[in-house]
Formats: sequence, C-alpha cells, structure tokens
Amino acid sequence: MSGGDILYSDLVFSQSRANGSKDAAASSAPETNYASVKVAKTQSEPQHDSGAKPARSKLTSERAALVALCILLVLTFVALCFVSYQNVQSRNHLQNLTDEIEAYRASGSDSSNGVCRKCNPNWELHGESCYFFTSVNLTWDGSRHHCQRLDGNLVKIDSREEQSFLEGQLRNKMAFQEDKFWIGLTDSKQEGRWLWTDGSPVDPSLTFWSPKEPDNWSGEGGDGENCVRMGEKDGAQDLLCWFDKNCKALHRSICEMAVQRGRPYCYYY
Ligand SMILES: [Ca+2]
Ligand SMILES: [Ca+2]
Repeated sequence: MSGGDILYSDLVFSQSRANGSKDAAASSAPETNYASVKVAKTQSEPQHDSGAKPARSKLTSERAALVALCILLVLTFVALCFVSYQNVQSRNHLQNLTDEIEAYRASGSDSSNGVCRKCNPNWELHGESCYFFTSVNLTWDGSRHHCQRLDGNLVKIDSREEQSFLEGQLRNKMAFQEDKFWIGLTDSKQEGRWLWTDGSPVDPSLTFWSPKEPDNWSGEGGDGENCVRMGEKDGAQDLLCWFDKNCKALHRSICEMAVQRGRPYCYYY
C-alpha cells in the first residue's frame, strides 16, 4: 500500500438510556450506533521499511562494483596501450640498430679471420677489393680519372668469380639495358690488343665478351670502339657481357681499390 492511503474501520458504540422505565424495559438491549472513522495513514510504507534498506544497499553495491569494473577496464586499456607503445618503441630501436649495422656492412667491412677488411663508405667489399659503382655518366677517360680521384681505378677483372660478382651487382644497378658500366679495359694503343689500365694484357682464357663482340663498330664515328663496358640488366648468359664501345660514349663505371686492412674488430673503429 502506498503512502497517503486511507484506512477505513467500522466502529460500534453502545449507549444505555438514562431514564424512562417503560423505555428502559423495552430497551434492555443496548442501543447501537455505527460510525465510520477515517484514519489517514501518514506513515509511509512502514511495512516496507524493513526490506528497502537492504535493496538500496544492494543497488549501491552493484553500482560501486560497476564503477570499479569500469575503472579496472580503463586501467587495463591504458596498461595495454603503454605495453604496446613500449613494444613499438623496442621494435623501432631494434630496426634502427639493424639498419645501422646493415648500412655499415653495406659500406664494406668484414672482420672474419680476426682481421678487419674495410672499405670506404659506399664502396662494396668483395674478396680482397672494394668496388664503387658510380652514379655519373662520363667518357671512359673521364670515368678513369673519376675513379683515380677516389683513390681507385677502373676495375680490372682477374677471375671468373670476380666477373660473376660484378655481373650480379649490375643486374640490380642498371636502370635500363644500355645503362652499362665502363671497366678498365681498352685497345686504344693498338687495335685488338686489349690492355688493363695497369698495362697488363687481358688473359685470353679469362674474357667475357658478349656474342659478336668485340666488333670495333665504327657506326658512331671513325674512332671505332676501343673501350669496354659491361652489364646485362636481365642477366648475362654464362657471364658474357663485355662490349667494346666508343670511348666517348657516356656511361657509369666500376671503380676498384684494394681492401683496407686494420684492427681485428671493425665495429670498434
Ligand atoms: Ca677496338
Ligand atoms: Ca662493340
């Protein structure tokens, strides 16, 4: 029952007559009057008070638990974000270190066998030599001088293994089929007598002429073709990728210099 409801009660009143014997005898039974009394119920749900407090208390506990759970979830989310951020930072740091080491290796160094063999930055180490693949297009003479300014010279190929290394490198470096690289071989002094830049003759058993080369083609001028360029962008059959070419043509080039030997551990330079 809600607060403010009205209770109805039936009350019975008995009254005795004060006088009159005739009436008194006739009315031996008491006179009965009925009255209705309205009693306003002003107390608010007293019967429910005993159970409301525990319900309210239970509701409050549930709300507190919900708030605590929300806080826990937020904290967990923040913690996960922090851990994730730390992982990303760690991965970035590791990647930077890896890149740095790779860049160092790419610059050319090797400390195997306890002796550091090192090349200048941007030179590539292979065997006992360092190689630099130029990015500028110059004549054969211009390329030779460029290599000398870098303390090297146009490459001299002494073995099939060296030819294989260079041929593989050029596959990735050539932008297009004619983007070939000068090497240090020429017959400028005497047609058909091929000499390396150090004056040594080419070993006939160690040449890698492309088929139909050298042809001393004079289509580009009366000088014929007295300098050698190499490279096949799509890879050379059996490493055969030497071409004689007019020395005034503009090409990139391969410079070579002896490896630098130093302390046992390159990374502590
Ligand atoms: Ca020639
Ligand atoms: Ca040719």
